[in-house]
Amino acid sequence: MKNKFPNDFFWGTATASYQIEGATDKDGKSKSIWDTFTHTPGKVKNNENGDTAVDHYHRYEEDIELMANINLNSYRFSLAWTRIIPEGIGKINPKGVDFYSRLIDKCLEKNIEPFITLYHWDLPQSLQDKGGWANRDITNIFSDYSEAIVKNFGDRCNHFITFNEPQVFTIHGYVDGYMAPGYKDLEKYFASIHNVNVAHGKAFQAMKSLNNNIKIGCTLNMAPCIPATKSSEDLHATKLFDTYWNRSFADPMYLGRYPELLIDDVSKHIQQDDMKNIFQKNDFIGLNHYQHIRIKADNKSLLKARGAFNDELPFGLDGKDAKLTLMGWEIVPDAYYDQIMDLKNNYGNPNIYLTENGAAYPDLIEKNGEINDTDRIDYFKKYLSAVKKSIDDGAKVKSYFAWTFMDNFEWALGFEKRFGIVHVDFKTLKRTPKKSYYFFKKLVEQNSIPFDF
Ligand code: GCO
Repeated sequence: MKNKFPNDFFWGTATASYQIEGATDKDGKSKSIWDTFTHTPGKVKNNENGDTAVDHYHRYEEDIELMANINLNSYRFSLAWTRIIPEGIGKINPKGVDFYSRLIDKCLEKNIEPFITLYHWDLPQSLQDKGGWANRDITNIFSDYSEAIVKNFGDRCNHFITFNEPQVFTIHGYVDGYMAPGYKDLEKYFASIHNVNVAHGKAFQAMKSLNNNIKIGCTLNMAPCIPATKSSEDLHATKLFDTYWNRSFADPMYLGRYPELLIDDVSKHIQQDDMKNIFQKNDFIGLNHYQHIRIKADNKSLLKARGAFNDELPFGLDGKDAKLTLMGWEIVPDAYYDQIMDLKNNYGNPNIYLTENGAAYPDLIEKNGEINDTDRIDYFKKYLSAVKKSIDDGAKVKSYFAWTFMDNFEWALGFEKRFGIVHVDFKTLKRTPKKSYYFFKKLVEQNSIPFDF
């Protein structure tokens, strides 16, 4: 039928270890840079942290049951490196492996395909102490870690994502200091870009040599960049920011070269065979997308360009219907379509896994206990329509993972922003499905967007 998604489409939700697991010092887990960052006063809103998060470590069975009850056929989650190899290098921690084994087995028991992210920002602190992503040694260390993952889970899992949003953790971790490890250092930033690219390429080869059947790609957060004003400064800033945000990983990994505006900054880090190693036959590209970004020139920012705040836009947002989510992000479904088509047209028509998309809203609980998150449902209808259109226009989209399954720890913003289709009471940790959870049930059941929901 015309409105149907492909038969073998993966419907799921995405999460990240530090945002949901809690149990940060249990069963041999070591400290990650996010444990350090959140325990440094002033870094996170209200000085909140993920020590307990939403206790997925102990409640994963209940959580997977909730996914199974609406027939989701896949689940994207990340592994905490600090549970599996606590020192970052060397000895494997059997209890950490056991946790993820049980989680994977629970998924499989419920016919849920696990999609594993190897790195969603929680670097072992011991590796940060050696320079983190700015130290080239990490390229081999990450590759060793990736081998341990495939040795332990490659028999049961088919899809592996090396990195989640490398530009986010390098820009916010090394340029503006907004996220862990909190540096403001351009030299470290440029070194990190190249090291992450090389780490991806080495890990890809190491993992494939252990198991050639698994599918591997990287997840990038991509967003069309548009100038905040028509000034030549903002136009130039937009080109710069587009390079840093959208192309610094996509181009080397998926086209085999650095974008022109970046080449001078990274060239001193490039060693023999690096470009060949980075450019692998990736099985897919993972796309996280939330919004388009309006860019402003800013001489005070290290990159000379940054996202504009909405109140800085001289003419306001386009049109009187412009709407924002609780993050202040503009709702522009056309930008999602454009982004997917950009990958199709400019990156060799790859398999595309949509690995994150979603919206934060206040989600008030009504007297009868219901959470009628109709704004979020409306957002999903619009964004899913953009996805469907891109498929009709030839993009090879294979999955849609909503961000996120349940409310959780939103990094430097603490617990303030709720993105889940399941509500979590952060005191009691009780899970309550929102209306959007039932929207997803119907979506999966009919394999098409339930516009009448
Ligand atoms: C990211 C991460 C998620 C976030 C989500 C909402 O995209 O930043 O992958 O961990 O929580 O995107 O900001």
